[in-house]
Amino acid sequence: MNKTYLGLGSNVGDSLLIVKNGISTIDSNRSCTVTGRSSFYETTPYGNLNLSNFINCVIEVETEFESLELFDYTKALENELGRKQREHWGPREVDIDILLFNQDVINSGKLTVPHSDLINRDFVLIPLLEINDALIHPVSKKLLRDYLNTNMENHILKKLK
Ligand code: PH2
Ligand code: MG
Ligand code: MG
Repeated sequence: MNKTYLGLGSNVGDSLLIVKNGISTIDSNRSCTVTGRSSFYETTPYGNLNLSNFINCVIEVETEFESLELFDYTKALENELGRKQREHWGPREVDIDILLFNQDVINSGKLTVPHSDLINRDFVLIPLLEINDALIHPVSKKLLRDYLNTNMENHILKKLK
């Protein structure tokens, strides 16, 4: 069994509902069990500042999928949940990113794990640590919580629940 952490984000449509639907759909897949969930966070856009605010959340999942199978599943699920293809870093109904997959380091053309921007995003790191504050960065082997107190931009507006 593999243990993975997924980041979900949405800033188009009824974002909270879409993210909640995504989580329950993942949990109902026979190859996945959701074993942890962070609070939902309302966040200001990172990178492309012309975007609307996001809802972000992180979940912990136990899965029989191998990493590339999980990647294909998350892309299919984004489509199922209504994601339209737009420009890179554009608005999105839902984005599901593999943040960590066991302690694996993956650099295939399709997939990079750990997520390449993980340590720069408060709306990823804070919910991740809310689930498990002992997580280790698979490349640096440092505690992920040690990346928090650097001069990180604050994108979290509020914690919903
Ligand atoms: N995702 C992005 C770009 N910017 N900003 C916030 N607040 N939340 C996101 O999930 C997000 C973002 C591209 O993956
Ligand atoms: Mg993303
Ligand atoms: Mg993505």
